[in-house]
Amino acid sequence: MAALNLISEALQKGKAEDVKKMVTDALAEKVAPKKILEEGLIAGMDIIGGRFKRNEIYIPEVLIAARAMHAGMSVLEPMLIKAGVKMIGKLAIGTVKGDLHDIGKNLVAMMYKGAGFNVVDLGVDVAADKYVKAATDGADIIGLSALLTTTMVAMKGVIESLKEKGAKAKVIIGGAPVTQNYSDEIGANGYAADAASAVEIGKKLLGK
Ligand code: B1M
Repeated sequence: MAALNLISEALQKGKAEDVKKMVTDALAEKVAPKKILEEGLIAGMDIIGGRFKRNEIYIPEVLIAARAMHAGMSVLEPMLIKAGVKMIGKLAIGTVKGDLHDIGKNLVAMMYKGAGFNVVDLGVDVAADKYVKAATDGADIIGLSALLTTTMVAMKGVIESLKEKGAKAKVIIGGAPVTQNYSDEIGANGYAADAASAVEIGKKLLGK
């Protein structure tokens, strides 16, 4: 049987093809999709998130591990849906209006996927009404990313629009110029300095 810790290890090393094969083998051996997700893929991504946060590894290693996670998920996702496995929450994330930087936003999205969230990537240059629609469509968390001092101000408008519509989604913000002070000032529910902390805060806000 493909041991689940071997899937986790291959993911951490970024061996996408090995992860895909091991997930396929585990499914063929009737290991429950949820077990493969939690004890193989998420366990591996969890370790990557922790090492990234402690500066033991850097962005390229995270991206390579995330690619391996995607390879495993491409096989596992249809089985999870078939088995009716509920993801732990839904994140809708985008870079705010006027801002085209997406590397950090993509990292946050990948970490959330790695933690077992359903992730809707709204892309870059995202207007407030798109976040509102995502919240109306059931997102538990709205993630706002900004890399420019000139665009981070758009975050305030998004939060106001969400409040106006009575949206219940929690708002997490981040990006190089963003600070905890700014987050408090505009009434966001959470601020994270990096992708791994963003997941920790998201889980905490949802009580997971
Ligand atoms: Co731009 N750029 N850029 N740029 N760019 C910066 C941000 C800048 C600091 C460079 C500089 O002048 N030193 C500067 C901003 C100055 C400021 O406002 N304070 C700048 C500028 C000025 C510009 C342009 C205006 C340049 C021009 O055209 N004159 C222009 C603006 C375009 C636009 O957006 N409208 C521009 C364009 C670009 C490129 C297109 C060339 C390219 C973007 C490519 C892309 O993203 N696909 C680019 C890049 C690459 C950068 C730098 C070099 C790197 C940014 C990056 O990807 N970092 C950047 C300088 C720098 O930061 N050293 C710079 C890596 C990434 C992983 O980090 O996004 O911070 P980051 O994400 C982190 C955390 O912030 C956090 O997690 C991630 C790590 O774990 N995080 C979140 C991010 N989002 C989060 C959301 C969360 C939680 C955490 O919750 C939802």
